[in-house]
Amino acid sequence: MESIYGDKLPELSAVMDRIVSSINELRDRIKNETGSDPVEHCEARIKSEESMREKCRRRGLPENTHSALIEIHDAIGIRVVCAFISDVYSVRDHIKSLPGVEVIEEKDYIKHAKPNGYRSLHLIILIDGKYKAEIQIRTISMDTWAALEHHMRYKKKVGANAKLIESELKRCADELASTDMSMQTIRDMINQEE
Ligand code: 0O2
Repeated sequence: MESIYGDKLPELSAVMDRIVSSINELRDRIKNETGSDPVEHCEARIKSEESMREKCRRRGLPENTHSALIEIHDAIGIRVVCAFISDVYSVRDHIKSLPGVEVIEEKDYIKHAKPNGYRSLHLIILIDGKYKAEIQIRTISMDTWAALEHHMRYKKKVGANAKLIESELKRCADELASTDMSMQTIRDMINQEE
């Protein structure tokens, strides 16, 4: 079977690598200026053939290259995990300023958390007028919660305790968010003293 990405996979990979390199350049620059890395880690992937086909079916889209590259926004997915909330916004501003990058959509689930407690900053970008990428930028705490919630997602929907589980997960998300704010305040105090 032909790839859902047609012959575009090498170009997609090159575009993804370019964005990751520019994030690494930002890290180096900020490390040189301040002595600390704004990014804990960064992961990038091209959505697998199987996941892309499954997403097309879920969205009622034909399984073709147009759906994969145009209708669906995360053929390229990049996740940037930062230590502090302010770093999340520095990375966002950097990505917005990159040549050849146009922000199509910005979803700030940090300022406006999802009802289940999910927090993250999402950018959908168009690169060179051609390729879309979804960039998720969040703190370590937000990332930990998202990973654990994703892990438990398929098991938690049913059962007598479903409502309690949802509200406990939300409580954990809110507590982590509160800790993130305290950590930011502590860092700001340390920076003021330097
Ligand atoms: P996948 O590919 O199965 O991971 P869209 O922008 O159209 O892709 P949506 O839902 O409007 O879809 O966008 P949103 O809310 O920005 O979510 C996009 C991605 O963010 C999700 O991918 C997840 O990876 C992540 N995400 C969003 N909400 C949650 C959440 O409550 N918990 C966790 N753990 N992750 C979340 P998809 O859509 O699931 O697609």
